Amino acid sequence: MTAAAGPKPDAARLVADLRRDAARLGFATLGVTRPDAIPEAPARLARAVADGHHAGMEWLAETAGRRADPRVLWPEVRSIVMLGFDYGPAEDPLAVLAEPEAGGISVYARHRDYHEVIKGRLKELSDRLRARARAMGLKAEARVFVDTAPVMEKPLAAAAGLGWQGKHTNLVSRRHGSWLFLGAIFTTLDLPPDAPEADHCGSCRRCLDACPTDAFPAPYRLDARRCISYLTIEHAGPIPRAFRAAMGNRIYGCDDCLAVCPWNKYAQVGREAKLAARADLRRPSLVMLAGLDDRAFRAFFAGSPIKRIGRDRFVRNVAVALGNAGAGGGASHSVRAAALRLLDDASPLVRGAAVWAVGRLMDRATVEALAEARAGAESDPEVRAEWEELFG
Ligand code: B12
Ligand code: SF4
Ligand code: SF4
Repeated sequence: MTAAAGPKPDAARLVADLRRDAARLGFATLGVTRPDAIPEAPARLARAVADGHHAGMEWLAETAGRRADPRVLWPEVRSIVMLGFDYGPAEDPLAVLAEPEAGGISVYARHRDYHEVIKGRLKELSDRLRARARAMGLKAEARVFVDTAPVMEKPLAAAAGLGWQGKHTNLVSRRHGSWLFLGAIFTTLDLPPDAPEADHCGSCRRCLDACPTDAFPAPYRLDARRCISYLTIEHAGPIPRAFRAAMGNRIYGCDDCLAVCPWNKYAQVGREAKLAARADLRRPSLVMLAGLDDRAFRAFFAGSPIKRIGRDRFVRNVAVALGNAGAGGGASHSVRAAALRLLDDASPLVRGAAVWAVGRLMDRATVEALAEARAGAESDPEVRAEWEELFG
């Protein structure tokens, strides 16, 4: 007689124990999938790259082979455990957008770097998994990833049943909405896979319509070149002029497409104290942020993911937001003064954005006088071009 097909009892017990451990460590959800569960991913990633939707993130193109197929990244992998960590905001994440003199920082960056918080717990989970497997006489290796290696976390999480990739391309869960960080444990163990989650977007297109820069050429496809999250975090040069006004006061990331998703009505407020929003990052003053030098920037953003982009790129974003704070004459004196001060910044990236801001905030005669005094002496060609654009 042959044994009945189905998961081995030991493996099923390992997963049950893992679920308990994960819940105790604060993870909201866990699912298991197989490394061959995302057969559409290579072609979809290749198409995104061919269409230029990866923008300047060349690392997405360079690692495409490993990224789209976990077996290329690690040939021994047999199962992938996907985990979701809830970071639901305690308040309306878009409320800050109505306060033009405050900076809008996306929910995921209003607290400590989630990579730090989650990676340690993933390691703890995988150590326990290996120890239990060994106690059962099973040989087990495991590796953990939280946005730290070329892994396509969203399609893998959908295959593991955590949710589905919504039309905004992020993973949406019926129980947690759009506010889940994802992490993965790759293991050589054969674990029983969960069923994938079906798409529950239906005819909804709220996220597509909410995008301020029209960054979705089609449902489920994002052109990062137009995405404020990309432009404010990953993009190194000047923010393209076409998107500056639409940025509004978003100075680090963007939550608009996530926040409007109707499935968020089931989301809970994230309970992890280390990921509770810092009070001073909920609606920080643009004028204060514009005054940060390198040392003050690093001190203010210690432990925050924002520190990673460096002071100049961050203050570039702040300068654009200053230009949007009451453009057309409504800005306060302190906003105008802050933009003026940035015209003398040591960084050409900041100076260029400040020129644009001043062009929006000051009357024509003042801008002409400023240009006359500075444009000729400007050594950087891109900043000179910003001055020329004002009168083009
Ligand atoms: C590169 C990247 C970005 C880039 C590009 C975003 C993107 N959509 O690719 C930028 C900088 C813009 C970005 C922004 C954000 N990101 Co990001 N990012 C990543 C990263 C590192 C890789 C994603 C990737 O592989 N992109 C390549 C594209 C081609 O893959 P894809 O988006 O899965 O594309 C799929 C669709 O095109 C789909 N597709 C195509 N046609 C069709 C048709 C159908 C029917 C279907 C179903 C699918 C489909 O198939 C492709 C493959 O699955 C991941 C971490 C990781 N290692 O996975 C985090 C990650 C996706 N980011 C995350 C977050 C939180 C954000 C932001 C919300 C941050 C913010 N507030 O500013 C925004 C959201 C913007 C958005 N709407 O996506 C989280 C998302 C968590 C979740 N619940 O999904 C991740 C998983 C990080 C993490 N560990 O938690 N990000
Ligand atoms: S993060 Fe913002 S800019 Fe990017 S796709 Fe979503 S709504 Fe559009
Ligand atoms: S807003 Fe609508 S279309 Fe977008 S992910 Fe949510 S349910 Fe899907």
